Amino acid sequence: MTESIRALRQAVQEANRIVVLTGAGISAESGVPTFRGSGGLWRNYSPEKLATPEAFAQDPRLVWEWYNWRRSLICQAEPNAGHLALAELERRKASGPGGPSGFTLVTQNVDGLHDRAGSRNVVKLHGDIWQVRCTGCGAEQRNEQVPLANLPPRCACGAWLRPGVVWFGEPLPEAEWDRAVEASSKAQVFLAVGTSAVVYPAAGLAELAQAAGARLAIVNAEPTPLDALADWVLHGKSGELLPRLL
Ligand code: BV8
Ligand code: ZN
Repeated sequence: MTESIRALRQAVQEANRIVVLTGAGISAESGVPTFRGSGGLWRNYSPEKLATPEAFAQDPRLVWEWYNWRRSLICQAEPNAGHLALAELERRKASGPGGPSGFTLVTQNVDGLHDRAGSRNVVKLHGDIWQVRCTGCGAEQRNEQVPLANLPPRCACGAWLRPGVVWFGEPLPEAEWDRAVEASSKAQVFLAVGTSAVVYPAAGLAELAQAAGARLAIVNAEPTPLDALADWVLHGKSGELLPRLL
């Protein structure tokens, strides 16, 4: 492992264009439960069952109870050494030859911990748990109320508000997806960190980057389907491994 950490650190230091794709695993050490790991269930519901428009249409209160619970955990959470290492790497790369596009952080997470860690160039593929959108008039607003006073919360127009996140079966926000594809197609090194790499199209960015010439690194606690493709595979905690790449 130390050999691959040394080799990956060198590749990261030499690269001018890096993309990092993060998933729920990078926030695990901050106390935020992952989706598919051991702590991933909530009242025995799986995320695939709750993070859908159908679940919300059928029982908006239940879906909001899940988000209310996650929001209460996230607001008590602090960014961990893994989030901070990526913010530091972005600062270093942005002042290098690649300039601001030297480092792009693409996240599947909706917890906002990368922003709180100081990352600037964050592409949120699956939205933001602190955003709400009206199912009636479409108004978007930031809502950091913990706990929410009413479940489901209502818009001034009277319709239900929904979490400003992308559910299964829903398209990803176009501008963010385009930014992620653009950066991945130019990356020299692509790191997939803390993701089980089972959710598409996000996980497909790794294959897209590699097909366009990037070398691929996996930093994850358990094996993923991308391991077989990767140039480097580091199994362990991102909070311990990422700082060792600086
Ligand atoms: C789309 C936001 C098309 C909400 C999420 C069959 C039927 C229906 C759909 C599909 C299907 N097959 C494929 C699909 C598409 C579907 C999909 O991929 N499904 C999967 C489950 C098979 N995708 C979609 O539906 C996407 N939309 O395709 O639209 C379309 C196009 C045009 C028009 C209409 C439609 C939308 C996907 C987005 C869904 N929203 N979340 C919310 O957060 O509440 S997905 C959810 O999973 C989270 O965003 C999460 O980020 C994401 C991926 O999970 P991970 O982040 O990887 O987390 P996970 O728990 O799985 O893994 C954590 C890993 O970390 C583990 O491996 C663990 O070992 C590791 N770890 C733990 N601790 C640590 C660690 N690693 C390092 N250090 C540690 N300390
Ligand atoms: Zn409204």
